[in-house]
Amino acid sequence: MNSHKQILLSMFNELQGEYLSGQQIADQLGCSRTAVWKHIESLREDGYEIEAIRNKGYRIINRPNSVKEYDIATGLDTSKIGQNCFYFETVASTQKIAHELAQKGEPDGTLVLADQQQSGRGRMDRSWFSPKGTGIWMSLILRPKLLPSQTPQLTLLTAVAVAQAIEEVTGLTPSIKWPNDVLINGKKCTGILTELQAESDQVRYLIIGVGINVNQVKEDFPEELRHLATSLKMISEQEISRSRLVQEILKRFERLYDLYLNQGFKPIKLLWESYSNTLGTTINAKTMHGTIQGKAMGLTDEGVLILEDFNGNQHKIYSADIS
Ligand code: BT5
Repeated sequence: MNSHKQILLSMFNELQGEYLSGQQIADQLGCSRTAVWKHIESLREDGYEIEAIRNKGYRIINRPNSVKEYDIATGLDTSKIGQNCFYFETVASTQKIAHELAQKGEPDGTLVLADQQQSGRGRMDRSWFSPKGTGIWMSLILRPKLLPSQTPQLTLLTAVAVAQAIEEVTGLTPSIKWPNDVLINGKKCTGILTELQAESDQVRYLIIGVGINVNQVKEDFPEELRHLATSLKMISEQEISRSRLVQEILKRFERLYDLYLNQGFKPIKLLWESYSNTLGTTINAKTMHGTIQGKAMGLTDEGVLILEDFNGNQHKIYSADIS
């Protein structure tokens, strides 16, 4: 059924608003006119507004802003990333599901998406607010041949892919706060969480979680998040297609991931630096070993942040909260 829906949606996409006759659909899908009608009804149940005109056929007037498997698969321009996709209406956390699927052997590039998370998580057991229907809550399973110490580079790479995609789809200008936040106008619209399973010298698999506030309005956020969080709609003042944004992220991610696997972190580092709002500024880095204040000088070729304190001593920051 899903694959029939996907073919049908692709046919509508190609026609760009023109009518598609019942007979054309029946021929293409190799099914009866009654089955065509059932497919159309099923799309309507999913929230597609479809006009039906005698002797002309069917035409999509309005699409739901959903991120189901076929919303993502229809027109997805990648060869691997996101081609294997699992969608859930409500989950505790897409990270948890992705770990389970990775342990069952799902391949590199598998995507897990949910419309809502009930226990979305951030770093260090913090929680991630993931309300129904308005954001992108997704996790990617990756199986790169990397050392565990190299994996923070993929968090930085993901931030670049998300920033590029937001720029492309909304026209907004995002910036990246080291290591894992994408901001717009200084407020957080995206968080990234990288988790891994590894032997001592080899990654078994990585799960990269991305949470993006897309179509929330201010009142949708709990009081304690309002001063630090924003959504793409709040800034751009328009409803953003979540599936289009997911597709763009997957496309950008695949390009950068291929570049990274072929040429290493250097080209990614340059792109990351171009989006950074951290470099050159004085920051507090709260690490597990205490807080260091100083100027963010740049990234090493490994992706580690270099901080110069007021005595001129340089510190390598592997993991911290920056303010
Ligand atoms: C992050 O952690 O920013 C990583 C968030 C990753 C979320 C994705 S959603 C899909 C996948 N499945 C999951 O369960 N997680 C991933 P961190 O840097 O620790 O930031 C967490 C902090 O951000 C919280 O303590 C809040 O202060 C704030 N926060 C929570 N929800 C937010 C939201 N929706 N928008 C902006 N800020 C938020």
